[in-house]
Amino acid sequence: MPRPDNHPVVTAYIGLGSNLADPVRQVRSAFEALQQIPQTVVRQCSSLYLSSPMGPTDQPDYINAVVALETLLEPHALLTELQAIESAQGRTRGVRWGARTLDLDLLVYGKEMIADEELTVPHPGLPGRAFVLYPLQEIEPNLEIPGMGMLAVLVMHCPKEGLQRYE
Ligand code: A4P
Ligand code: MG
Repeated sequence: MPRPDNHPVVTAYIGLGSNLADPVRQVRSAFEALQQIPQTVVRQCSSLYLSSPMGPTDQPDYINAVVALETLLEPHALLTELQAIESAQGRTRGVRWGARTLDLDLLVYGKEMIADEELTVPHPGLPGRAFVLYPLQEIEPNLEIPGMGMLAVLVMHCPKEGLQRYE
């Protein structure tokens, strides 16, 4: 359903991560799948980045990327669409921070701050994660993140260690 206010289109940023079953293919096919979400258009995709794993270290390196969307969906409906894409690409939920075929995190949803049982937005892991901050900066260098401040400042405080552009 369109949002019943005067600014129905919201810009949202999605974090993509994969470290199983051909991660480059997983992330590229997620780019395609994101374009199929109803009432939503993909505005921009970052480069792919190669990153060392956060969490358990006995897992492969990750491919990460960030996508900017414009959407009429409300945030929980968008999350449901993201989870459907994860499932379609073979995601099963196991160890926290463990290996996965595809992880889609709703990083930012317009200026909204949400904290309920299903959804915390902006994503609370944002400030410490180079594999999210640097691709986000590539596509939206002047972004201000609700409750967290300017992206450029977060990037300044987050070393790039273990992160490199893949292509
Ligand atoms: N949920 C709440 N807020 C959100 C949100 N903003 N976006 C809830 C997405 N989901 C959100 O998620 C568990 C529940 O979180 C969902 O049911 C949803 O209602 P999940 O994806 O099943 O669990 P998870 O991903 O295993 O846990 P978590 O804590 O979300 O893991 P992260 O934070 O996604 O980290 N290392 C590198 N280098 N690169 C990575 O991409 N990713 C992870 C996973 C670990 N290490 C990594 C990477
Ligand atoms: Mg997740």
